[in-house]
Amino acid sequence: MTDILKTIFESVLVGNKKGVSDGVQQAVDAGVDAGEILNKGLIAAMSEVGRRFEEGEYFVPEMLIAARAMSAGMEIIKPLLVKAGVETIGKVAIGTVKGDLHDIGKNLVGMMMEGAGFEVIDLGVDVTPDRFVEAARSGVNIIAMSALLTTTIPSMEATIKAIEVSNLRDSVRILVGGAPVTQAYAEKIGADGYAADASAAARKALEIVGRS
Ligand code: B12
Repeated sequence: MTDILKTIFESVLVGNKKGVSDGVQQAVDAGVDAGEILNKGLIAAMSEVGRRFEEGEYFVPEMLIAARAMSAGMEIIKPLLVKAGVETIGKVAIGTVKGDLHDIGKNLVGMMMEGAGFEVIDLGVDVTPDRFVEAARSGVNIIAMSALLTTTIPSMEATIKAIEVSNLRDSVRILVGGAPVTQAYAEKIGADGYAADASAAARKALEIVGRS
């Protein structure tokens, strides 16, 4: 790994936002390929962050600042990636379900998925089943739903039904998560996957698109 990619990698690990954006800008100015900055710098670092989180070396705050630092770098290279036609590994539409305004976990999951190489469309909070259906129709590979309230998790089942009724169930995979959600609940409502945290969510998404 070149020195500049190493600097980017290490700046993401410690959540140094300025270090990441300066490093990415320097790499771009030096003519390093945007895909290489993405894969060897940003994505490689987020995968290491995920590993440290799973080993208990990192906790949510460390993961959050690393993800924010990674996003700062993404902002710089996104237009270049689009221009170069670098393909993302899949598209994810993520949102917090209807009636629910909690978005910290959802944002973290979205950032880790972005860090894993997905294009992430953030539908926001209080997302109705119809809005998820619309996203499914737009051609995303994965619909990811987050819920933090026991009173709002039924909206996940309602959304899956709405996707089925719209004949789109075969074209998208559905991931669910959030503190009150369990693997058993995910299976009961017919979701394709569940993960307990953002790192596992990104891994699950990779598994779903056959890239794990
Ligand atoms: C912060 C917070 C708020 C903030 C939200 C700010 C925001 N922008 O998100 C505010 C103050 C607005 C809020 C409001 C309310 N809250 Co609140 N809130 C919390 C709190 C303290 C932390 C949630 C959080 O951010 N956790 C940190 C993140 C990183 O974890 P996470 O969300 O679980 O996400 C992780 C995983 O679950 C998973 N994940 C999450 N989403 C997804 C999606 C997918 C697809 C996958 C695979 C994985 C995944 O990965 C994430 C990252 O690792 C919790 C308590 C708690 N300990 O959970 C209560 C809590 C969720 N709130 C609660 C309640 C009751 C409310 C209110 C109803 C309070 C009120 N009476 O007004 C309102 C509801 C508002 C609404 N309509 O949504 C209860 C819910 C009880 C229940 N079982 O239903 C809790 C559990 C507190 C409690 N013990 O009573 N809340």
